[in-house]
Amino acid sequence: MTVVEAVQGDITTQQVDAIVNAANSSLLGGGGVDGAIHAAAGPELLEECRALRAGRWRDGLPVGEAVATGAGRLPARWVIHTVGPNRHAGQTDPALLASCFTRSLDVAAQVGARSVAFPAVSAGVYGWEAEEVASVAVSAVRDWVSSDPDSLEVVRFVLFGETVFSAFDAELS
Ligand code: AR6
Repeated sequence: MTVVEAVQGDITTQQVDAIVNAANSSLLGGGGVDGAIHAAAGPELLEECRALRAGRWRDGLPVGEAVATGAGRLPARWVIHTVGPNRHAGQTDPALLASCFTRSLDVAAQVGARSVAFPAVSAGVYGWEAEEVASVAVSAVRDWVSSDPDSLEVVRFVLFGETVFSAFDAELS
């Protein structure tokens, strides 16, 4: 059985095996949670992302896909980078957003993580409503953990601010 929970806080300080980054296709950093994760992890994280861009993800990471790196100076062991759909660019398909969560959990299980923390992917710069992100994220994670109940001990949504936290809390209760 996997515990699925929501807390209010800063994802960079989470004591979990893997934290998920709401990145962009370049994988080379940005603002929001991506900026906070790179700042806290230090330059090693950017080096690993550059290596991904020089190799398998030469053309960038597609929307809805996920990939793991080490976590530099973060307490976590891995950062799993995913790219949410950008509503401002017309990416309004909830399946793309759901894929961010399910592909991230696939990658977490592949690397052997037992605990995973997610931010509200696409609920910031990428313009999705907190309620819709919460609904899509919770149902995608619940489906995933019910089909694979033994891989993960905890999936924790770590939300910045009361509004986004409330949306996830309501969806989970
Ligand atoms: N811990 C937890 N959540 C956070 C933190 C933090 N330290 N910092 C921000 N959030 P966003 P997106 C919340 O914009 O919408 C970047 O520039 C934030 O309040 O980080 O997927 C990337 O490089 C919001 O609720 O991600 C991309 O270009 C949520 O995290 C683009 O933004 C997501 O907001 C991705 O946009």
